[in-house]
Amino acid sequence: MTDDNTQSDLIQSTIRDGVQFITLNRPEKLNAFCEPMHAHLLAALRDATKNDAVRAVLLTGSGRGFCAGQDLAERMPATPNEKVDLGETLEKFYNPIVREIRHMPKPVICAVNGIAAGAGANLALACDIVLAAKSAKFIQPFRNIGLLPDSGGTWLLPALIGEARAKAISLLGTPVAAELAAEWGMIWQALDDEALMPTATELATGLAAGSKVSNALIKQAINSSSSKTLDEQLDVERDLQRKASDAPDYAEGVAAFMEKRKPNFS
Ligand code: LHQ
Repeated sequence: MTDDNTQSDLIQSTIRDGVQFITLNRPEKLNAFCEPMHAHLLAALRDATKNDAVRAVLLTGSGRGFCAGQDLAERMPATPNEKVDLGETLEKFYNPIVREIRHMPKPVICAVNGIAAGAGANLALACDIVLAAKSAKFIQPFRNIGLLPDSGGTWLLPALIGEARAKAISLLGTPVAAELAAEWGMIWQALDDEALMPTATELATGLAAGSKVSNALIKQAINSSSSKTLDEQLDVERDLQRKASDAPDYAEGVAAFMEKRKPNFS
């Protein structure tokens, strides 16, 4: 998937106005991950990272769900005694996707159009700005099948909503409706269903037209903060601001402000 506009059955990918739109497309199974989806999604994300024409990514799902996580039919032990190594599954299929989203030097926006469950919920939460339709819900259903949250869930949830809520929704499997998720700070905004894609598209297009230096460095700095003390983070900001002021966007941004015009970022 290296062309501007590429499409597989399961993952659709299109570039428009500097935004790579990536859609999980297995609606009859609420976009639950079957094996080829991982490779196609990872390829689309890696293309987005590498392609200079892409300045922001917008991830969503087709149909009434965003993503129901792993397709459980594919990872079912054939007999009660058969052992399935889910650690290997995570390392091979899920962790590279979360890492790519997290480390890509471009903002990744997620438009959660419906239910987001299991790895599907945590994939959404790994994105930089998460918008959700008011009808959407976030569920950590792992406890129903004897597992623990994965795909970054045990790191992302406490960071976003605190330990008390993270533990309760993981241990109880309680669904969190989009509006409550926004109230808790798990996501950025809950929107009327029909407003989701227009708002997400406008937001992504606006980011794509912004300074790619700012986008990359803001993401890098905020990502790094959780493993740093304030003193260490002050050093990170100094180093990254030095890098920012060395790039042409700074001069252009200040000139545009002084001349009362819109900046024309490189
Ligand atoms: C599904 C699924 C699904 C297959 C809906 N699989 N078919 C990583 C590494 C390795 C292994 C394990 O895990 C992980 C990470 C994970 O993601 S584990 C968590 C996996 N996900 C779940 O446990 C969620 C299972 N799904 C549900 O609980 C419900 O489907 C939810 C609450 C998401 C939605 O409920 P409803 O709105 O009532 O829809 P539904 O249950 O009727 O689903 C619609 C169809 O989608 C249905 O198929 P069918 O052929 O009967 O119409 C479901 O079987 C299918 N589907 N999730 N994960």
